Amino acid sequence: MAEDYRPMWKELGLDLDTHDALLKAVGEMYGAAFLSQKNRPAGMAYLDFVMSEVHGLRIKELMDAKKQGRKVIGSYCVYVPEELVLAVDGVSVGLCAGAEFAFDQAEKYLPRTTCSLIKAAFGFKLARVCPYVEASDIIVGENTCDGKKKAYEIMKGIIPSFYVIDLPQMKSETGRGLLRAEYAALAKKLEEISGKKITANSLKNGIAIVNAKRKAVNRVMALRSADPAPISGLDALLINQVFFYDDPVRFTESVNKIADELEERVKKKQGAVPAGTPRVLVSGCPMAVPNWKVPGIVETSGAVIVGEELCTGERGHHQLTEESGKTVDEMIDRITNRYFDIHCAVFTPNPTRLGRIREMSEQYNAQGVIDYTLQYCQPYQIEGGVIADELKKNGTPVLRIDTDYSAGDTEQIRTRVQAFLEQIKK
Ligand code: BJ8
Repeated sequence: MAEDYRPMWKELGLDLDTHDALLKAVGEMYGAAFLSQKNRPAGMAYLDFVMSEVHGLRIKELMDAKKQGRKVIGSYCVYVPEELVLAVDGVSVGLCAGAEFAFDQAEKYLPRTTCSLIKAAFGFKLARVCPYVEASDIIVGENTCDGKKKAYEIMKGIIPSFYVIDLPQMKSETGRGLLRAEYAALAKKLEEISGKKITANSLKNGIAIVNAKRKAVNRVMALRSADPAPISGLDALLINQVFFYDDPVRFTESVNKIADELEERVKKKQGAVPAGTPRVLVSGCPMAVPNWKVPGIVETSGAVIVGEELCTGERGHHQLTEESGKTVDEMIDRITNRYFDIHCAVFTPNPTRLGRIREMSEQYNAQGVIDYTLQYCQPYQIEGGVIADELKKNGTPVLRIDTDYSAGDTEQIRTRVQAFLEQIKK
């Protein structure tokens, strides 16, 4: 980072020494996982820049936006609609953390048997190392899994501006109605904290901006069906991760440029990896920055990941919000329909997820599926077993990996991945 951001971090209340240690660790991990790759698309230089300034320039932009009266809205889940945030001229930032940091402090509040994603959210807050958390004017949590629900009760005591939206558990019309009511209440809350009214124009604009961002990412993802794959799974995951906190318009423009470049690569049969490299789809729990462990193992073992059935993947952007609504109410209906279709494992039953994994496997010509779960994540662990059985019935090889944010099991996972790749090559 060229500029000295320490005064800004200090103003935000970060613990500067601990924060330095985090940035150093993430920088090293990034170099090892990303910059060591060969045949990367030139457009990935933008993502490299974003990552080099992830706690610098982007935070400065957030602080400048706040000075202009805009509000920063943090969230931990893809069920929090960015469209509503943009409709009050707010800035939406994803707060999920992917590093084992200050878990000792987190475990003062949470049982050891809590998933790494939740522990990291606590760790980052308690250790004061995340400028996104500290810059947020309000943080929106959501009642999804039991771990998050109960953890948010405690989080509310730590972060006074914490706001929770309730989420249905069933894909029934009652469930859709509940989500609709929660989104309407969130819209009011956002109006209240921003002092700005959501109008048909502002919401229409918000929907258009988010849809454009999704379309750009969907373009990149669709091009991964080619052999050779024009982009590595790690780079594609990075695009999916940065999706949650970069400026949406600038990000869309940059990702469209990457998609243009990948189109050319596909035409010329140029790949990030050689043609015939074993192709894998990953499904399961989200992978937040800097959780690159499993994709790193898979791709340094000689395979390429061609799709992510994850929230840091297709679940985050596959569906668009219908743009036909004229009034604010109609648009909130369309937003509700869009988000209600996301097939997170917290829903019961959740049959559409299996169908989508099958479709993705076919679309991306995947030879096998790696189902990735975080230890103690019951919704994805339990559903993963059912999904694996169903996929295997149709002859799709499946490897299930249940892990956490530590590096302790890296070599054990590598051995299992290598054996799996031998199986799918046959
Ligand atoms: S829409 S996946 S972002 S809830 S890994 S905290 S489920 S115990 S993250 Fe999620 Fe929204 Fe669903 Fe996506 Fe709980 Fe599991 Fe931990 Fe999880």
